[in-house]
Amino acid sequence: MKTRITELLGIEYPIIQGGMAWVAEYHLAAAVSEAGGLGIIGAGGAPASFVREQIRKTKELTNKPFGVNLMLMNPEADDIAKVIAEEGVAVVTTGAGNPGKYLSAWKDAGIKVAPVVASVALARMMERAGVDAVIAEGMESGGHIGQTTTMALVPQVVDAVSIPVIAAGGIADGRGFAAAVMLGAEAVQMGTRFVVAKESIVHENYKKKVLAAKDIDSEVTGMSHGHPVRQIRNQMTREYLKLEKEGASFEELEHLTLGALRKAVVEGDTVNGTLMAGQIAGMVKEEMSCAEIIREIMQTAQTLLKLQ
Ligand code: TUI
Repeated sequence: MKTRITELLGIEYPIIQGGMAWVAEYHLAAAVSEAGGLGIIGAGGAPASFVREQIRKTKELTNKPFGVNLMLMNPEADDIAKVIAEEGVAVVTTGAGNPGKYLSAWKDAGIKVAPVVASVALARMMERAGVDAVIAEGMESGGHIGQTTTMALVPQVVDAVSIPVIAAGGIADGRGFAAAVMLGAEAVQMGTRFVVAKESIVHENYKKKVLAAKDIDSEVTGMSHGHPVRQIRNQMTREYLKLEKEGASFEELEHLTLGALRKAVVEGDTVNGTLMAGQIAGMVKEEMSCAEIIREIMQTAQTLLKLQ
């Protein structure tokens, strides 16, 4: 299937793997790219040296295009932006902020840029600043989210900009892919489905929680201090939401989540860890390889889209 995104990125299928902190490391990124999608290394809160190492390891596993996600709240964001330009990856995606100050360096290095936007206003601003595409991510997503749903956000962003739009949030199968195309998207980005991919290094305990999750099993913490994060309900979210309701300070709440994503992904601590996952977790029931996931989605989507 050809779209402006497959042409822009030189990939076979318009399926992009979310740049999830801790989760999206080089094994997963290489597997998705090898399967014909776009694998992404998630810089998350990691230091710049780690990101450089991850890029080099990915290059050892695949000759196909892959990307890096720069999480803009990372204290080393400036250095990571430089590493991305120096290492010359195919594409950079960004999250949790406005990447404006890095765009000229990336464009000079010939890197395609696709920021995540959670609003029409930021999509417009990014188009004017010269990005190649935008990822319109709805609040069904796991992790740090905006306020608008994918169903409402994607068509409004598509109407507002001329550059291609990638839909994210609540998409995990061929039906979601086809729906995103109907809304005007030219690719999808998926996170939760790839958390439980065979090639994902996420701890087995975390994967089991995603596979067992029902539709209503996620909670959004941090709404009160402007950093909403969607994750699967557990002891940590119950405690967090109780403290948040009681008016706890940002620092107090931050203390509770310090290192909690690492705890979940690396140690498999499903009690105190942060089990980031989207609302679509209730539909993800099987651990499959990246190639199987992409093949299944494209087969279903093509059947559905031909019926239109
Ligand atoms: O970035 C994400 N999702 C993430 S980042 C992350 S790392 C983390 N770890 C622990 C606690 C908190 C975060 C986990 N998940 N998605 C992309 C995304 N970007 N969603 C929403 C946005 C966004 C929101 C507002 C992008 C831009 C924006 O505008 C800000 C501005 O300055 O205009």
